[in-house]
Amino acid sequence: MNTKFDLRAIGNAFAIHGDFSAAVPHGSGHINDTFAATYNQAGRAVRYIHQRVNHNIFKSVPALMENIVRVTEYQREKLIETGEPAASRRALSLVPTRDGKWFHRDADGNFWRTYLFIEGASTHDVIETEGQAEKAAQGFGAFQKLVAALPGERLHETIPDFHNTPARFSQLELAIGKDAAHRVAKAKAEIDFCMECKPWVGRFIELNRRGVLPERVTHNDTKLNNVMLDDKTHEPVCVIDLDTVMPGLALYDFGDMVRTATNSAPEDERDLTKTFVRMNIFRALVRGYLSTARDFLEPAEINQLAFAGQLITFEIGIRFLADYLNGDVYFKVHREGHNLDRCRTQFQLAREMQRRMEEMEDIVRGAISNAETVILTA
Ligand code: ADP
Ligand code: GN1
Ligand code: MG
Repeated sequence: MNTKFDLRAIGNAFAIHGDFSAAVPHGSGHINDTFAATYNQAGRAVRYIHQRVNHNIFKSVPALMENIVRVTEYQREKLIETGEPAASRRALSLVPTRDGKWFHRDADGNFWRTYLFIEGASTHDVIETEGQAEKAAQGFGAFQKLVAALPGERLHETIPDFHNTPARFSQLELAIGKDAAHRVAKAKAEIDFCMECKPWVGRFIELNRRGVLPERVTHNDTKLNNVMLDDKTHEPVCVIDLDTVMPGLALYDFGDMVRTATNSAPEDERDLTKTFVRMNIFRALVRGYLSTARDFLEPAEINQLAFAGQLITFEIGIRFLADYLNGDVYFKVHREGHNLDRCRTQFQLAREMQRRMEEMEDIVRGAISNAETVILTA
């Protein structure tokens, strides 16, 4: 096993029956270290997810875990109430440690958690069909609808200002000023593009400040590989990666689906001629999302659905760019210039969405029958 962690010992801290057989790195997330571990349970192989939570990024893992316990317990309760026979496949299920906690701290201070492995379902880095896009958006919409009613106190903000685009812009300006990795000169064209976009980066935060866009409980990381789709039916099975579930704006969630699903190529594609916005996929996303979110979204939110894709694509682009300039300290990178490549695809997409905004707005208008909807000029 090619890992610096002793997964057998880590697994032993959790209340898992059977004998540890093997653990292998799993998935393509940029933040946590995720392993699929197999245990022999009286002759049957059963898999679990062991995951190291990135505590450089998440400053309070106990607070983050408190959020996840509240959200997953609520999901489970609601699923059971509605007669769902496979609740442990439809919501993440945490496995406690042998001493009854939700995470284990190893000797090096790392935080580990364990989930039941959701079998017969997969995540997709690039969506292939309109059907997959529609189902994935339906899944995220249903998740938002469910957690909107989460009882109790406001959830912890696991990363403050996570989707505050102007704050992200300031972080970028700081990175340009510092030039810690001496890369500013290599990213001149991208930096120039950012400065052109500065006038519109604050639109959602401003609309929220004016009381036009409501705060809700949102997922905040709705990239397409954070929803598992059934391998056979393609139905949404489970929304995963709940580290950033916290107060936020529904539009950023929809926008991130648009960013990741409409992209014709992987997020880090180097050949930009392969990166474009697939309008048929956008149409499918709008249809899928509205099928579950239509009855709670306010007209002001619906009015901004098309722009949401452009704004978050730009926001993630500036985060990749800032990380490139800071010397790759946040996102996992697997090659030289990886964050700059990711930034370039994002800016290519954002530009294209800007160019095709009317078409995208027409698609949203076509999908709703609500005559009083008027596109805001924010
Ligand atoms: P990251 O924050 O690093 O993106 P994720 O929680 O999204 O971490 O997990 C990384 C990948 O691991 C996911 O994209 C998914 O493919 C897989 N994964 C995560 N949890 C489960 C689970 N409970 N069952 C099966 N696969 C999972
Ligand atoms: C990270 O964890 P993962 O890989 O699902 C990031 C998101 C970015 C995304 C870009 C906590 O998501 O915000 O949009 O990479 N998560 C965090 O691919 O920063
Ligand atoms: Mg993820």
